[in-house]
Amino acid sequence: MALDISPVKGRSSLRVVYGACPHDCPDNCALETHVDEQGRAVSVRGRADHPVTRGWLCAKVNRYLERVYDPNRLLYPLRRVGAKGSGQFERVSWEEAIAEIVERWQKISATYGAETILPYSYAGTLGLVQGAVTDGRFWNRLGASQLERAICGHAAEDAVLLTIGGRLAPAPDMVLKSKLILIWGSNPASTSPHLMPFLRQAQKNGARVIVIDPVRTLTARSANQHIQPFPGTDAALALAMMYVIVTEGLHQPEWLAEHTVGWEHLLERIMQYPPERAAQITGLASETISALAREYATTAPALLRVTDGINRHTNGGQTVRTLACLPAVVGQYGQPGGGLMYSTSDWLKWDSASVNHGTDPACPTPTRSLNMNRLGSLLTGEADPPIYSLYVYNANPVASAPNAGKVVEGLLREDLFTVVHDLFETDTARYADLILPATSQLEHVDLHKPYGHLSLQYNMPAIEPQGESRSNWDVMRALAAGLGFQEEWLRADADTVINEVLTASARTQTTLQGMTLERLQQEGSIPFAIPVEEQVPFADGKFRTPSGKVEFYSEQALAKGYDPVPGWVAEVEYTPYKPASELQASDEPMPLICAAAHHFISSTFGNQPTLKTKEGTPTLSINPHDAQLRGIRSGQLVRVSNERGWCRLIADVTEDVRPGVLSTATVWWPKFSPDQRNINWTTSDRLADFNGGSTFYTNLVKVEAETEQDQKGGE
Ligand SMILES: Nc1nc2c(c(=O)[nH]1)N[C@H]1C(S)=C(S)[C@@H](COP(=O)(O)OP(=O)(O)OC[C@H]3O[C@@H](n4cnc5c(=O)[nH]c(N)nc54)[C@H](O)[C@@H]3O)O[C@H]1N2
Ligand SMILES: Nc1nc2c(c(=O)[nH]1)N[C@H]1C(S)=C(S)[C@@H](COP(=O)(O)OP(=O)(O)OC[C@H]3O[C@@H](n4cnc5c(=O)[nH]c(N)nc54)[C@H](O)[C@@H]3O)O[C@H]1N2
Ligand code: SF4
Ligand SMILES: [Mo]
Repeated sequence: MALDISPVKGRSSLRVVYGACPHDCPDNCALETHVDEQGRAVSVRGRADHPVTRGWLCAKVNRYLERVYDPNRLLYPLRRVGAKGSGQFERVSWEEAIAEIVERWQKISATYGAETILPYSYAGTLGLVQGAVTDGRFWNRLGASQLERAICGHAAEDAVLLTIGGRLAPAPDMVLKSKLILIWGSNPASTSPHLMPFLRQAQKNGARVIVIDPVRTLTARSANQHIQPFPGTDAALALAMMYVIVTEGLHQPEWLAEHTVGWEHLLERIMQYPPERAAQITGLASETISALAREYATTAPALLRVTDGINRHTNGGQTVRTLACLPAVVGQYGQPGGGLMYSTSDWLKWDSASVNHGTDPACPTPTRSLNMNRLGSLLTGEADPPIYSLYVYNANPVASAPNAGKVVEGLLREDLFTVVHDLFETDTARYADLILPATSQLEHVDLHKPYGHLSLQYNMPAIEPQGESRSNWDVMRALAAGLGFQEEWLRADADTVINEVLTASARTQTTLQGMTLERLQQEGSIPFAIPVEEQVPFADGKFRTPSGKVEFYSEQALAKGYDPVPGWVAEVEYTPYKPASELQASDEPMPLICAAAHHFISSTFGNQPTLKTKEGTPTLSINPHDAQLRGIRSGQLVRVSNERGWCRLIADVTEDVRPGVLSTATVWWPKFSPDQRNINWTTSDRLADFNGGSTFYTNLVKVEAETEQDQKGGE
């Protein structure tokens, strides 16, 4: 592997190596790592010449070297010697570890079928090789159960595709053209920080930013206006906005006639939501709704930013679908600085056959597909035939999966053979039979396609793997060899894989024009080949739906068994909005939102001492009204619980949430809490209305102050 050896100005002994941030974040920053003569990385920075990174990294990845050189990194394969979950392991060699997995899987496949082996992975890295290729090739060849990777934005993706046919957000700098930006159920100050300077600049240019979020987030604090609907009621709010827009004649009939199908169906829905009705559902004043509608309809360009946070409800699919209709009602799709900013994922689509080789004759016919949100249930009886082996990588389900108590119950099964590949001994790794050490992003090759901007990032390894750690793909190759799989596409190294996927994808993707592996290795980051005038999504008026139009009525939705017309339905676990004066019972359950923490990415970084300290303690935000009813003071230990489970948090009595609504930032590592659990002991593994999506934020809990005795005794 040739490393970039351009010297750092003024310090000729340092090499600069170009890379990419691997984490689940739309910004996909372009990195440069400085490496000294001993081969040690001395700093990781954001590239100054990248149009979105612009020379800085977030609070998390700024401290990447603490992660890379963390003394607690796993450096060798480990085999369990104590009881499951006891955390007792002994060091073994890679040869022994691979041989053991091969032997166990051969036996399991012969006895029960390979479909009783389940790979479980998600967001550890979003790289093409260490993510998508690792997720596909080997498992397809083995004939393992397929994993439905639905924990994050599955419902929203489906909603956007059904409505406009493509995830084609504009690049972040497009907000500079906007006059109004609605940030709806999204918290970029924490989850997509490189959007913020563009938003600030837009505000300086006179644009208004309105945040619609039940929680007063960091993003909401810097907005021109913050609107706090009751959780899970946004579709009613959007429909009422449309009601005001239509009844006041502020919609765009010509645009609608030319570019949409099913307007009459949507109109019928809209007319059911006068603002007075939506006010009762959302807890907002009807005047607030009307004013928002008028401002949105009369300010152009108006951009609507929606991300995946808002989709994690049982009605998340229909919510996002309803929101995606708003820009059409006011004719804002196709306008520079207008439309919908969801994700840029579909500007470039990898050729899937070259990524996963699933249709190769060597691969058995795919068997079943299991939804990752149901992991606990699947492991404890739902899967038939049962799962006899679980291979976890790029994921930490004991911390991050819903209904995590059930996941632990499943992992304790004596007849389950669990392998966990990670950089650290996570809560999940503690339940493994074998733990394998993983490389960090500075130690392996990868290629990254962002979901928040329009360039491709190559990641060149900067340092040698720490200890005996191996990359995901290298472990797949070793397992393939151990099982005697001969296919070239299971032996190829990372660069060969990248070359194959680039070449195959370039046949259909004009975005890749002029993009070669050699150039990527040299330049690190290369903008997509999209002419500037084509960077405004849907400027040509062509939507990627079957009709080529915005589909208010969707035959595809109908075929999937959904309501073909967007609308609001109450959440499955629901307590209707009530004004504070009617909230008088201290045992009344309240909806709890457990969204992204500022210093973690899901559970990643949750073990990094400086970031853990900066994030503070696992906190429950509760309104003074509700706190007083329950005798809760700030700083006090409280217990949140429901029929799924419980956990304890420290109360923060605050107006950041309205009466009747709770919030906590996630995801904390269970093993660092005295109770060995986190908020996911209460979240539900129920699936969303669309596409098997997750429903973390449809979660009713009771809150009680802990007495001193409870604090000592626990449960
Ligand atoms: N710092 C940090 N960055 C991250 C992550 C992280 O954990 N930490 N996670 C990464 C991942 S995996 C993802 S998917 C993205 C997520 O990125 P975002 O979607 O921005 O993040 P979330 O915090 O999940 O949700 C955004 C907001 O939705 C609000 N929300 C929840 N329910 C409702 C509702 O019913 N109505 C309305 N209007 N708002 C609602 C929450 O209060 C929250 O503030 O961020 C990525 N980036
Ligand atoms: N309560 C609550 N729970 C949530 C959410 C929430 O908002 N609230 N958000 C949900 C969302 S949006 C998501 S996307 C999921 C994410 O859930 P997961 O995908 O499970 O994400 P993490 O918990 O961050 O775990 C990722 C693990 O991958 C490891 N890793 C990193 N790089 C590599 C690598 O190269 N190789 C290997 N083998 N491992 C690696 C990291 O060390 C880390 O332990 O969490 C969900 N969980
Ligand atoms: S987590 Fe996001 S903001 Fe932070 S370095 Fe990675 S891509 Fe950039
Ligand atoms: Mo996510």
